[in-house]
Amino acid sequence: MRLAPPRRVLPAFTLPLLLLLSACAGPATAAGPAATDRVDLPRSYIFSPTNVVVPPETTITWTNSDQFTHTVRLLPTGEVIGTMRPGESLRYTFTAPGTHPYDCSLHPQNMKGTVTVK
Ligand SMILES: [Cu+2]
Repeated sequence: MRLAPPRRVLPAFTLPLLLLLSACAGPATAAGPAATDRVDLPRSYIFSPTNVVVPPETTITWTNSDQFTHTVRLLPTGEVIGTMRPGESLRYTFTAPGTHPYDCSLHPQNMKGTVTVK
């Protein structure tokens, strides 16, 4: 004789909880660039947000909140627009529409970002 499998009854709070979790996860999983002209360098070795989108002629400000020195190097030209010691900031104005990749020339494996102008 086979036993009937146990019925699986979800508690009443499960669905609202799932909805709440998915709502919280929504912004974090959105892959699109952030609409901001401020890029922070928190600890450690990242540009945050990694990808930003701005209108033409926007001046981006990077602020080094990390405890190490970093740079912003435009790609693919390799032009280093500046070096930031801890606590320092850098500004650069983007004019040409498109996606402009950049990295930190001191830590290119870890630190990459893009500025999209449109
Ligand atoms: Cu760096």
